[in-house]
Amino acid sequence: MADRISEIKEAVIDGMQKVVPGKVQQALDEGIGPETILNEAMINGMAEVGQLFEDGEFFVPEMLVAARAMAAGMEVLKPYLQQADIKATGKVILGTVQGDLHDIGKNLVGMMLEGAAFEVIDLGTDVPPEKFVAAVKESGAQIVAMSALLTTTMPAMKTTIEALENAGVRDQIKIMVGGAPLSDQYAKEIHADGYSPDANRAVSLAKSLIAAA
Ligand code: B12
Repeated sequence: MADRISEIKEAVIDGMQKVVPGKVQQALDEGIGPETILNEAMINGMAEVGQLFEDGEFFVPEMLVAARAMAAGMEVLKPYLQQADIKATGKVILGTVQGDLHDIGKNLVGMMLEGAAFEVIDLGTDVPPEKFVAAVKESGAQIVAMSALLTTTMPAMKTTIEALENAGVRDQIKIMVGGAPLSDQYAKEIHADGYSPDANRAVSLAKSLIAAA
């Protein structure tokens, strides 16, 4: 099993978009759990890509092909991660904040929320505050979930929360935030209602926010 996991991890790091899905399927067929594949092969692989970038060994194109390879693998994993055994739980507006193009973590959060029977309205990446505001007004969603992966785009979460306040819709919704550079403390500072460090806990957070609404 360790061999298969490290094969997938290396294929993600090397950006082998055509190879990763097949290897993920092989691992699943061998009985390796989807969460093990996700966490130990793919997320660990991306963490290593980040380290290589930081060390000056990888550049943006290498990060990008690795991201594509991971996304291709996630397509295979998706049905295994989701268990459609529960009734509709609530509606969530999801997006990566303005100026930020990272979407792997956001997509993973969306996938897990859908798996827990939330309806997810995905606004994509580089989402301006006014687009979040419009979506809240149009959708009747209970939760707004924002992702940011850059220290330079974290403040866009604050700007978005302020825009929701100014539009008079802040009280209608709960706001949850996430992304690698975030923390519980930052979430509190910008008056978000919750923070989660990963996609699994994002689901329990969303459920508890709905319960508290
Ligand atoms: C892949 C990648 C890219 C790809 C993104 C492709 C894509 N489609 O997403 C590309 C090549 C486009 C890219 C570009 C850039 N990147 Co980049 N990138 C990464 C990398 C390697 C992986 C990110 C990733 O997908 N991780 C895997 C996912 C699963 O993890 P995650 O996103 O953290 O998500 C999890 C949690 O955070 C949480 N979560 C995420 N969102 C949310 C939302 C909610 C509501 C909740 C509850 C939870 C939650 O749940 C997720 C699952 O568990 C990181 C390194 C790293 N270690 O993070 C750098 C990294 C984020 N990038 C970095 C940089 C600097 C850049 C660029 C500025 C580079 C440049 N010079 O151009 C540009 C910026 C482009 C832009 N405007 O956004 C830096 C940021 C440094 C900083 N402190 O700000 C990092 C940390 C690399 C580094 N070590 O220096 N990047």
